[in-house]
Amino acid sequence: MTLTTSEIEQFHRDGYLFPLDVLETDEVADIRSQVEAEEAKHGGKLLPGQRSKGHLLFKWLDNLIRDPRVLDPVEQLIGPNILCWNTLFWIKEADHKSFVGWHQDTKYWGLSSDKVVTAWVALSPASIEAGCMKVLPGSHTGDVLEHDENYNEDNMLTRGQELSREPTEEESVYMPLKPGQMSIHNYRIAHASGPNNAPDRRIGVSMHFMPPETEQIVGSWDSAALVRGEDPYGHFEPTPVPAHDFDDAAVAFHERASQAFREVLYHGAQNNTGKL
Ligand SMILES: O=C(O)CCC(=O)C(=O)O
Repeated sequence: MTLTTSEIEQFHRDGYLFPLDVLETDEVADIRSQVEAEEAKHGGKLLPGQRSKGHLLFKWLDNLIRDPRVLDPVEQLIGPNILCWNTLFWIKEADHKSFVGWHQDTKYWGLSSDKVVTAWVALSPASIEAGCMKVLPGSHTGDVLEHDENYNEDNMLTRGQELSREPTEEESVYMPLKPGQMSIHNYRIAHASGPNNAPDRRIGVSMHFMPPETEQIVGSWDSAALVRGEDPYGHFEPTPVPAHDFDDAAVAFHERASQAFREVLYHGAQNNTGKL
């Protein structure tokens, strides 16, 4: 897949791009059934610790962070050397009030680069009704905005953070996706999502890609997977490639890597809500 010059310009100007077709229908169905089989082992929900760095646990997700259908457009946006810092599951139950407050990830991830991007793949319908993501175009180029940390239980973010001034409906752009489609946004952009008012679950997985010059400036140790090109800097410890689901070495690494991720995300927080 090749992005056009105007798509690349639009991404740099507005901070987001969608929809990109990534997975075939049968691939999405297979991945969804693997996710739901794992959830079934834990009473219908992934364990909180499985939400992040899941590419170290699930082979299909390790494959996805290396898939050319994902990386080709990412390379056109951030360059040929690509690290995958993290992956995150975003699952909203059918007809459920969980939402994601307006926020900018740059405030919480401890990463030094302005070029970090999130690629978000829909594993079930992510319509407006189902609570797809919405963005404030252009907000990735401005200052980091003021956030309130409300610890609202229904807000899926660690501290229930929300921008002190919420963008209006008129200012926002919704990014609906069909199963198998992907959006990409710059992690500085203000974004949010509403509750799932649809009859199906809204299942998404996000992948966070960055150029290797990026540094972790909050945590003392961090890791990333080199998924394309070279890493001449070595700021992040390379993650192992799992040979299969729950590969022992990768599971042991996941324990440490997801703990380091949590420490960064909860750094300075009033309390640890256990959402990750
Ligand atoms: O899945 C959502 O609704 C929000 C995801 C999000 O905040 C992100 O990918 O940065």
